[in-house]
Amino acid sequence: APEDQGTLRIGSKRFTESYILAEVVAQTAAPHVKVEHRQGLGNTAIVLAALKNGDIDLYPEYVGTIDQEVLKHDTPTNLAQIRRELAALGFGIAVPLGFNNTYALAVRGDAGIGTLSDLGRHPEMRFGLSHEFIGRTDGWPGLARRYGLPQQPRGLDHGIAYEALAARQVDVIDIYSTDAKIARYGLTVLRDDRAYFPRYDAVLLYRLDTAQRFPRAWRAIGQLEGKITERDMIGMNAAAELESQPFAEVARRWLARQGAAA
Ligand code: PBE
Repeated sequence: APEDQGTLRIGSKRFTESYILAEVVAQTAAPHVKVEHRQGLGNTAIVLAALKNGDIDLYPEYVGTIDQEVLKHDTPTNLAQIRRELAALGFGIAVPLGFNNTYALAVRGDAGIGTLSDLGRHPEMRFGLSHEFIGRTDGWPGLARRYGLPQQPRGLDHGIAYEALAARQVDVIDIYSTDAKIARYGLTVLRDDRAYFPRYDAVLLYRLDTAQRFPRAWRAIGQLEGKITERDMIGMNAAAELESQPFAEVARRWLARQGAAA
C-alpha cells in the first residue's frame, strides 16, 4: 500500500469529550502518519467552518448535531439522506464509535420533579443553559415549543453549569448524557416524555478525500468502530473532569486497555 502523505489534522469542539475523542483518533492514527490535533477550536459552527475550508480533515461529531445543526433539518432525517446531503458538501460520516451522547435537562436530586413536562408546571424555576443549546434548532427554541415552557433561560458556559446548579444559582441546566458530573452531583435527568431529542450517536465527520490521502491511518481509525461504550465514555470524561487527568493520558489509557483486551 502507498504511504500516507502529509499531516492528518484532527479537530475538536470545546468540551471535554470532544478533546478526548480527538485524542483517541489522533493516537490511533499516529503510528501511520503525522498527526496534529487542533484542540477545542470552538462550537459546532466554527469547527465545521474549519472542516469546510480544509484546516482540518475530520473531527468527532454526533448524528443529531449533523442532522439538525449542520444540515439544518428541523425534524430527524434518515441516515441515507444525511449521507447524500453531506456528500454534496464533500463530507462523509464514518466510524460510529458506539455510544449516544444526548442533550437533556437536569435538576438537583431534591427538586421533586422527573419529566420535562413537569417543568411547564414550575414557571419559577430558573434555567441556566449553554449558549450553543439556547441557539440551536434542536435546543431551547424547539424544546420550549414542544413542552410549552414559559421560562426565560440565561446563558451559561457548560464548563460551570454543574457548579452553578449545585450552588443554587440556577435550578435547571442542559447536560450531555455522558457527563461525569451528573452522577457526581446526584442530579435528576428529566425524562423526555414527549420524545423531543433525537439520537446523538458519536461518529467521525470527515472530508471525503481523507480516505484516499491517508489510507493506512484511515484503516486504523476504522478499527475504532463500535468500541467505545457509554460506560467507557462516562469513565473517560470522569478521569478528565473529576481527576484532572490530561486528555491525551485519558485516551492513552483507554487505548491501552483495548490493546490488552484484543
Ligand atoms: N453534545 C450533546 C452534542 C449535542 C448533544 C454536546 C454531545 C454536540 O453537538 O456537541
